[in-house]
Amino acid sequence: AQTILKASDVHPAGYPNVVAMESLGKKLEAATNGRYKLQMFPGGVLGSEKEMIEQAQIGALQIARISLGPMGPIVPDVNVFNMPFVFRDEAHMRAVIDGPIGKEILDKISASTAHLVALGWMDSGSRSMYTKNPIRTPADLKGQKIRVMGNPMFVETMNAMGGNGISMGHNDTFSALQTGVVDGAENNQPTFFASNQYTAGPKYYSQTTHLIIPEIFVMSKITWDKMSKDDQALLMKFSREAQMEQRALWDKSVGEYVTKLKAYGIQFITLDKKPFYDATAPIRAKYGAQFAELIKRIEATK
Ligand code: BDP
Repeated sequence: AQTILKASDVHPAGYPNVVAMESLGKKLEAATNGRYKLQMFPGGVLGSEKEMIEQAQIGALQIARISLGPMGPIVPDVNVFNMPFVFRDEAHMRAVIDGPIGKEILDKISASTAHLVALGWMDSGSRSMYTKNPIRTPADLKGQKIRVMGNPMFVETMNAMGGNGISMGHNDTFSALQTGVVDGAENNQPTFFASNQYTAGPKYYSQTTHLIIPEIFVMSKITWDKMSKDDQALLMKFSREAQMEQRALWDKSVGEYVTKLKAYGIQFITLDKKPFYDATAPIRAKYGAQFAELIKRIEATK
């Protein structure tokens, strides 16, 4: 008998996450002589990430590849990685997720009441603002409605930086930009391109890099509990490999996405990040207090 593992991603076919997940599926299928087969549903066809999480929780979806952002409201312990400017840069984030702290956070998800088993991490670069007008200082965000992911912390972060945070699912963002429900959004360059949001009004990509949030892929606990220990171990091994494969694909393609955005006419703005860092200090103070020890360890990670 063959077990089909439905996997979903908001990103389209060909995006690094989707490719790495499909490759995990092929390895699992080969290693189990076809007892498992992964079926990928890319492009958000199974909904945005909140819906994907809910479907995985009840076993209607087996693997959800999501940002850590929308996991925050479900497993508050993960919010330590969702705080603005908690990582120095992407290399720092990678060192943290690859090491013991990364494992601890995955285990927190698996041990929570969320009915999910966290399999691994993926890279998502850093998030910056895209709007009709250039953003150089927090004052430039005044009166700007900016779409953020579904997590109250992101609304507060955007508001602290001077804007007006509006949370909604990834799938709704394109039309929200097009109809003017929001004035802008924030994301990494590959998502800005792959979602076509760059054609919906924004002219500037202002490089605040205020969030460096890794992605995760989680399995429905209902599915996990039906797997043998050996199959679980195989899946864990291939998950770690998928984490590394996605990273290589990511590094190879970010530059290409930037080139395409620039070719379309999107202007990239370099700015002084300090005022944005300072403006978000209250968010780190408010949410970081409960993670004080962990944040020290994150800061000490080289
Ligand atoms: C992208 C993430 C994706 C999120 C999306 C968002 O890869 O998982 O759904 O951002 O902003 O960077 O919702």
